[in-house]
Amino acid sequence: MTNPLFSLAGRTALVTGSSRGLGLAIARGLAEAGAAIVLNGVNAERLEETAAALRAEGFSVSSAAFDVTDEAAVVATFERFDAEGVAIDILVNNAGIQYRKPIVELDLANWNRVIDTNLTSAFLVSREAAKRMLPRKHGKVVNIGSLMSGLGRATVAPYTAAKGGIKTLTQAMAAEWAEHGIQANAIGPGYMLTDMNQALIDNVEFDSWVKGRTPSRRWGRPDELIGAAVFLASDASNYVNGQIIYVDGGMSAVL
Ligand code: GCO
Ligand code: CA
Repeated sequence: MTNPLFSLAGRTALVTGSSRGLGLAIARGLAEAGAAIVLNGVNAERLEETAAALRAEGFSVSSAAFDVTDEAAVVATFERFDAEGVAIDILVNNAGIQYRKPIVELDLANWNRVIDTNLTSAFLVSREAAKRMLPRKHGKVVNIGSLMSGLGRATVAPYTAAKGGIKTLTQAMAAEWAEHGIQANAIGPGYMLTDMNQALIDNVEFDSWVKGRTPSRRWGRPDELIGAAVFLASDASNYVNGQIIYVDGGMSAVL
């Protein structure tokens, strides 16, 4: 018997960047906890394939293909949700990219692309979601930060700056929305086995560094974020605001 506090039955969750990787793992986890899921990505075809596969497993899943960095597309999507009577109870701002380059070699276009995708998107999507959550007096915003929300590593400055911003944007959301029954929190994944990190995983030196630097002595699996995601998306976290939960095998806790 699972504690009803962790049930997401009757709730609808939008997970951005959920056609694969961490977003898909989190979407699946929220579905397993009872939520109806709205998947998001830019590739409508791949998104629908993923949605169909999850529906085949018995989950309630729809897809909303839009570019989270395109303000007009974000606004139009939420207007469509309004017209269709889709109330987003849980928003997971997961969409993100990585771009590795030393700062002195980094061009402005790539800097902006990472900031737009990893940080500004959370502002745009959360603004539209919160406009609908505020009158309802309830809602959950779960921002996907990173181990790098608080620590730097050479060659990933825009990602690190964006993920640091995710941590403090979460605090700003809590400051404005907590009194209205909306809880905004973040998850800080560590080194996870994802496509984004494939080049690192395949690099013997980097792989051994991650294993040596992480108390758990291993990379994390995307499904290992589900527990924190369900907790922060459920009534079990109704008195938790503005926090970041690191799911990083302990890397951020030790020298
Ligand atoms: C990198 C990695 C990291 C991880 C993760 C750590 O280049 O160091 O991509 O950024 O992906 O974000 O939390
Ligand atoms: Ca509902």
